[in-house]
Amino acid sequence: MHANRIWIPPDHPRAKSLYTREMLVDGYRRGLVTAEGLIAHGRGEAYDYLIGERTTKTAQRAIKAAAAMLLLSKRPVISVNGNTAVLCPRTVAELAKVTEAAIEVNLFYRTEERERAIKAELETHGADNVLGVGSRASATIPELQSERRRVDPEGIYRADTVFVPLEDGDRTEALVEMGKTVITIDLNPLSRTAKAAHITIVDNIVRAMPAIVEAAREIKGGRSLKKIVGGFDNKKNLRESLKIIKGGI
Ligand code: PTJ
Repeated sequence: MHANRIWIPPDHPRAKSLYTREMLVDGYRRGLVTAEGLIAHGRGEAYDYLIGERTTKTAQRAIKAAAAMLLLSKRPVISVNGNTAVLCPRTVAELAKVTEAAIEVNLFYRTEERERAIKAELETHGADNVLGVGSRASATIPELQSERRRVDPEGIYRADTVFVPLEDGDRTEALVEMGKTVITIDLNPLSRTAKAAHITIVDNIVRAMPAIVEAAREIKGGRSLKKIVGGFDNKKNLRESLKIIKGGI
C-alpha cells in the first residue's frame, strides 16, 4: 500500500492500522489534521487494539440504529473535524446523500485556513454545500466555551440530529442540552461523549463509516426505522463494549 511517503507491505499484519496512520500524517502535512489530532488517534488505536480491531456485534447494532435515526430525522447534520475529513471524506459525502443530511465543518482547533482546506477535501470526494466555514458559522451553542461553539445557523444550530464522530465531551453535552439527538463514533466507551450521546458506535471510524452508509442504503424506505431506534439502548451497548474490552485482557 502506498501513502504519501512510505510503502507498507500489504501482507504486513498491521497493514491497515499503519496505512490509517499514514493517511493522518499525510493529512497533517497538508494542514487538515492538527498535531493534537494525531495524539487523539493514538488513544483511539489503543482501544481498537483491545476490541480486536473489528466491528463487534454491539457496534453493528449501534451502526444500524444510527442509520435509522439519520433517516428518520428532518434536519440531520454530519459534523466534520480534521481527522474525519482525512480518514473518510468519501463516506461522509455518501452518507450525506443517502440520508439527505447536511455536512458542516466544526473544529476544536479552529482556523479559517483549516476550515477551507477541509471543505475542499470533502468537495473533492463528492460533498456539496458544505456548511460552517468562515462567517457562515455565525450562531452560538449556549454554555460552550471552545471554538466548537460557533455553528452554522443553517446547519447544526437548527438540526434535530447531529452526527459528531470523534468529538469532545463538552460539545456533545451542550448539544444534548439544546434538545438535539446526538450520534457519535468513539472507540473509548468511557469518554464523556460516548456516555452523553444517544447513540454511540464504539468502533474505528474507518470501519464504521462505510458500514453506516451500507446500513442506511439497506433500510432506507423500510417500515422498521422507528422500531430499530426504539429498540436501541445506548447504556447497555456501552456496558457490552466495555465487557468486550475487559474480556480481551
Ligand atoms: O480537527 P479538530 O480541530 O476538530 O480536532 C479533532 C480532535 C479529534 C483532535 C479533537 O476533537 C479532540 O481532541 O478529540 P478528543 O477529545 O481527543 O476525542 C477524540 C475521541 O475519539 C477519543 O475518545 C478517541 O479515543 C476517539 N478516537 C480517536 N481516533 C478514533 C477514535 N474513535 C474512533 N475511530 C478513530 N479512528
